[in-house]
Amino acid sequence: MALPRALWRRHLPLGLLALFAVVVLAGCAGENYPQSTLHPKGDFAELVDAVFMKTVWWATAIFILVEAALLYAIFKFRGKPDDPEPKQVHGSTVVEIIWTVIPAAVLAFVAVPTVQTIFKTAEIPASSPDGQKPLTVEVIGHQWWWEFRYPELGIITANEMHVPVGRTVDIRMKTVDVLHSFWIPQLAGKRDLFPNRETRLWFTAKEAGEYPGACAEFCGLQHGKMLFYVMADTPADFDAWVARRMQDSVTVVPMAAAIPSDTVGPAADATGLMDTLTVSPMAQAAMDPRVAEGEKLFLTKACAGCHSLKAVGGPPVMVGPNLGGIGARRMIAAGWMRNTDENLKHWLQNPQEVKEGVLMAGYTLSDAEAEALVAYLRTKQ
Ligand code: HEC
Ligand SMILES: [Cu+2]
Repeated sequence: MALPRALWRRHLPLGLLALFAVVVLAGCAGENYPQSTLHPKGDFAELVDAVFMKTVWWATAIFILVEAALLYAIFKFRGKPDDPEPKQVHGSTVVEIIWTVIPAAVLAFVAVPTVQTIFKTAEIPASSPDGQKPLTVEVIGHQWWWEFRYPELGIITANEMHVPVGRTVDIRMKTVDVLHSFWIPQLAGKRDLFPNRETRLWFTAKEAGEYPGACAEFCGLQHGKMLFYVMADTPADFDAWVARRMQDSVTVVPMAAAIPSDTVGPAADATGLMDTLTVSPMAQAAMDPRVAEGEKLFLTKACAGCHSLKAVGGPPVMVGPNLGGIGARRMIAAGWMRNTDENLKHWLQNPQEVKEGVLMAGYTLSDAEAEALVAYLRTKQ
């Protein structure tokens, strides 16, 4: 249906305005954009957000005052066709003093809550809202992934930081290479990481959830793919996660070797054996013959030289991220790809294609080998 030209002309500006409004208002749908400081979910982030909101309201008031004065002046002193030429002035000490003093006063006002918050956030609370001592987590930046260590628990993990809701986390940060910056918009940050100096940060997550974080300081080619997640767990879920990490240190012999191959697979399914047995998903996975193959490959394909599968009691310094619990992680390649079998296989075969320049390289894997490794890593829950 063709609209008459005049109608088009009348409605086009309105249409454009509506489109603009939709685009602008989309920014308010915060739930879909969790990487935002405007929806704080922790005490530290709330303090920072409060400074921001205070400043926004003050700025709004100043905006309204200035615009009102401007509109008043425009209409009150509007020139008429027969007005004489206005008096020409150059410079006025009084006016210059006024427009220097007012902004200086505004800045001084803004500085008060800002400086107060800087001091408040610099001080690490001695105890958590839940009454416990804060939980220490060491954050170590690597090109281009994050290592998390829990000295009180002896746990080392990577790219996914688990914290209990309601307990303050006392973060101590450093880097093994270049500068990085730790930032979880909804919880805390940003704070830079330096090679020879420890920086500190803290926060208490108020709601269970998954909070995305990122490196906020350019640190080389794959800086944009240096992401992570903070998993704020209920205290019970956190304890369960800790218990699973303790299990990583116990070497599990894959059952595949112990089970005759004719009792697994289609034959067993046909006899209904698999239905009557209650087999845990982990045990089921361990029956997959590819798991044993994957374990062998993990040791022979140099993986073990850069990665430990033990979250507790593994070697203290490794080139690659600790893979304890990798099978259950939400993401791989430092928060860059979803941890699906397909993506994991793709990563193992082409790490340089996914993240050019990463330190993971130097071997080739056939499809079957990569699939066996995926099956094996998947058992690491
Ligand atoms: C030379 C050291 C090195 C070797 C050998 C190596 N990796 Fe890696 N690996 C890394 C580094 C470094 C990363 C982090 C890459 C990044 O995300 O920036 C990584 C990341 C990973 C990840 C993703 C972890 C995460 O949480 O994002 C997996 C899984 C992985 N490697 C498995 C393997 C397997 C399986 C092998 C053997 C076939 C292997 N790696 C061999 C260094 C290595
Ligand atoms: Cu970085």
